[in-house]
Amino acid sequence: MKKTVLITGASSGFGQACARKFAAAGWRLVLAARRSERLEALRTELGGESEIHLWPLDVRDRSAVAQGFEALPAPFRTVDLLLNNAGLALGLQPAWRTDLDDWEQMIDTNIKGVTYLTRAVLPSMVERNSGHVINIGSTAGNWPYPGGNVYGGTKAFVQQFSRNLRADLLGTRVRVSNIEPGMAESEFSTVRFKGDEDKAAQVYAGTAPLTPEDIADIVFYVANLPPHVNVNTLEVMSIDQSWAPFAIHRE
Ligand code: NDP
Ligand code: 8X3
Repeated sequence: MKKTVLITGASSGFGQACARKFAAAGWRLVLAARRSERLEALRTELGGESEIHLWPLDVRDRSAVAQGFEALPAPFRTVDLLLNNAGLALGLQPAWRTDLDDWEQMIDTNIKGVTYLTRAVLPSMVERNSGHVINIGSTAGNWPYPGGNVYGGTKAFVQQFSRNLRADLLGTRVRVSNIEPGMAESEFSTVRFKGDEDKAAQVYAGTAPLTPEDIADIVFYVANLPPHVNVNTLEVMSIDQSWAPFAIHRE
């Protein structure tokens, strides 16, 4: 039987690549993001209109998430896979110079948005005793770096939220996974640097970063494992990325 995936942040990067991947495999799609014109273009590209439902959505809007989910047409409301992918980093300033609005937007999107979607979709999964929540965390949730302050904090939340969901769901057939990519080239850095394309390009210069298609392959693999197999966390980096030694300040 045809399965349904609900993808947040489907207008760009990982979400868009996942939409292409799951559509090619014959899944029914619910595509959510704020930029509806991008979603329209993706639907046109993918064809099969009756199998794609667009959901113009700001995941920070709690009532829009709850009401919008309940209003989904019947076949699209039976979600087999919720991909909590919408998210962003804003700025790379040290904590004492950051813009508090940036921090708030990251918290509202990366933390609250994930909880709103999960809370909306989970009851029907538990009722059907079937389903999968895949969250897009980050290496930033595991490893600190200068300027990662709140962004890394939001992804650490996603990691522990994913684990605690598993604890709550033990005894059901509902799976939860947290995928934790490192540096990947998408619009992520353009958003982080507020439209500064040159600065964004420098992040990836001279490297072979992960691509959105790499992440889509991984998400697809994790989603299509046998139903008794639950990938808890999967951290992935480009071969050109590794860890730094501990930083030491010397007088
Ligand atoms: P992109 O900037 O290319 O895509 C981000 C997506 O999130 C867009 O579709 C955007 O849609 C959506 N989004 C942002 N805010 C909202 C909102 N308030 N409501 C609904 N949708 C929203 O970046 P990526 O594809 O790289 O990022 C996807 C996820 O992967 C994020 O959670 C990010 O933190 C994470 N990640 C990225 C890494 C990277 O290096 N690229 C590495 C590790 C994790 P729209 O603007 O249309 O609403
Ligand atoms: C994105 C990866 O290193 O920019 O989550 O935080 S990083």
